[in-house]
Amino acid sequence: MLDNDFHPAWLPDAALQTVGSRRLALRSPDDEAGVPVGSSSRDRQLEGPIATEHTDRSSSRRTDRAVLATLSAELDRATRAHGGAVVGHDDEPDLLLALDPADPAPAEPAEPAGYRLLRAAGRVTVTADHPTSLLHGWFHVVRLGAVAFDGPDTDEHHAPVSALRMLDHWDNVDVHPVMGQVERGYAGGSIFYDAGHVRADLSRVTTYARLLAAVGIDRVAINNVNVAAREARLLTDDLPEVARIAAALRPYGVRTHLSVSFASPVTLGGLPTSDPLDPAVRTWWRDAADVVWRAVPDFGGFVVKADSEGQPGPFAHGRDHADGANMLAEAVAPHGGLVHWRAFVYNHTQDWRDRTTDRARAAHDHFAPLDGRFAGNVVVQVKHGPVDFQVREPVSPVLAAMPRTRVALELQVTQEYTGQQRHAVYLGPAWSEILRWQPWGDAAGPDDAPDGGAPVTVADLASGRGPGGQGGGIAAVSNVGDDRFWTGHPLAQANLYAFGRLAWDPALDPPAVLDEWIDLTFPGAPAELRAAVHAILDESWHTYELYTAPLGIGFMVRPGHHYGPDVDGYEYTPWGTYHFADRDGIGVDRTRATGTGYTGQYPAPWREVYESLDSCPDELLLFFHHVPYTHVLHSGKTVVQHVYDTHFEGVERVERMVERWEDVAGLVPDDVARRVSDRLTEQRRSAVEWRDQVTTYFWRKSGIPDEQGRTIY
Ligand code: GCW
Repeated sequence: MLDNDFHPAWLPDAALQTVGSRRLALRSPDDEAGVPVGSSSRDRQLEGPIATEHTDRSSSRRTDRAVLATLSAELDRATRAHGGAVVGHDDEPDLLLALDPADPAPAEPAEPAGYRLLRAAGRVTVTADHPTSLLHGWFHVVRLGAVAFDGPDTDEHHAPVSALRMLDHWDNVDVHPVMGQVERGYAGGSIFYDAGHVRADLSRVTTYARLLAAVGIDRVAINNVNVAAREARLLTDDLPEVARIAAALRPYGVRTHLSVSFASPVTLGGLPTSDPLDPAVRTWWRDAADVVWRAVPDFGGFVVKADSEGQPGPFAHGRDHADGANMLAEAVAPHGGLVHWRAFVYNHTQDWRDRTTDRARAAHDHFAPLDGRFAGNVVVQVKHGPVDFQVREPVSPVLAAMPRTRVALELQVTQEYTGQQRHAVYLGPAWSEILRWQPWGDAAGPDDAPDGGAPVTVADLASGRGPGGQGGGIAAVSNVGDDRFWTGHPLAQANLYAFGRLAWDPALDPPAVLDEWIDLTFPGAPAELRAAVHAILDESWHTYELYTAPLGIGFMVRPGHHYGPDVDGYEYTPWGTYHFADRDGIGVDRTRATGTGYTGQYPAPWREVYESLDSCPDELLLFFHHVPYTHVLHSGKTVVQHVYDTHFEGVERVERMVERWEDVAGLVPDDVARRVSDRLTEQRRSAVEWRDQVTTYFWRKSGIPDEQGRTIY
């Protein structure tokens, strides 16, 4: 059952106090002059001129109408709660939201681009040429609060750095026997599905869309990339149900995408093959896409995990991933659709005895040679690291290797490998580091000298400002479920919030983003609460790194569910995730000189920086090199002493987190206080377990005692 009494996350009514107590107006070109747009106008807008004038472009108009109605309802709701009023746009409102469409309107609507915020003598006008952008502008004013009105006169334009900002849900329709309703979900069941069906009541999906609109996310893929038989049918038999979900997301300008199975022509269509070059297969997909867009005219596109962890793909037909992706691209192109094609392709049935195969190499080996062959509406979606969302990995070299391809960065908001929403881990700083990373160091691209222009970042590549200019945007796996707090751990809401804000503007400062989240979630938060939340979260990613797997090594987790320590858990498995610890040393030699050659997938300077023990950063040492336990780090410590010190320090930091929360728990609602306390208690228990297992493992392997003589078992 869906609990309707859920936490408001960052939009409690109190967060709208500043705007809601003022005089607000909404103006769209279709209004009769001077008529206030309020609750009474809602129906008029739904039935009115926008609907009839542009029936030929009904898909975008449908979204536009729905979003304008939403804005109108937002204004009503805020003013009703806080004593303001919705007034006519000629009645000197404190805030005017004005839709000002480009003239003439483009045949194909562009991505919602942004809004202008003008403040003159305490009056604010937000203008946009797209209703969704105007909605984003509204939430911008909500976020600013009093500053929106009290600040000095200004004229600003705000636009997202990446046009594509998307959340992927790994939700199953059926409860999967191992993975449950939501694969890698740590927040209860799905908000979309309940035991085999789309939920009858999707009101919470609309509330979710509202939260997303407030951080600028406007696309959601609604089902797991591992597409099982039941979920595959969303593409066909269940389209009316998909249309219901789309209708629940649409009012807040969020478009629906579906994960599809590459084998659908066979499993759903009864064809003998899914070969992407087979004309009957191409026709099947074109027809399927036509039906999807008839059911959901503003549908976004398909997400595909192919030839990966058992999912079907083009390899079975002797075709490559460009053949596969382009076939789908052709099917969705007439509708302006996108294909998000994941680069997470590797051999998951590796022999652990085989030292030549390196999982980290796989995505680049498969995809870099295909650069230039993908259609313009294919987005190759690349996990941020070469392995799998570990707490510390180098940035994937694929992102810089495909200048003639639209690449998207894929992040994981759900905390599969970062504490599963039982540990408080604020990922804003990790994502910020990734987004700011410069694949060519101080140079602007592959052929530029270091002083040849502004250094290009990962954010630039994702937004199309890098070499080639083909941005695919930013996507992330959502951490939301039907849990009362949306994200299991109430503090994990900050990750969802930060993802949206950083996808909009990768230059934002993660602690400042956290301040926004605190202001909106706990309006009027006293200074101690703010300070405590910062003390708990600002460094929490690094804290988690300290007490878990050291120095860029990964996968010391329990196999299967991936929670808690198991140093050798994956060492003799087929998954390709090894650390190679023996009595003398640890780490994976990925150098060109003596290892797997993975360092060669990076452009200069990184191919040299990572290749050399002298220049490889400590935090990635064991990702790139196999070294003795006595190897001395740049920090001056030996590897083994670093392991001991970091693990003891990590637990001490968690103890301080627990204490900080106890000091301020009384300042938040009881339910939030209790849930956070429970989770922190578990985090402390788990951190101790990590510390004790990891330190004991290394002591037993190396025989080298801790210089400080602390208890190791
Ligand atoms: O991290 C791994 C997860 C799988 C997931 C896969 C992927 C959806 O353990 O559960 O499958 O990544 O990203 O496809």
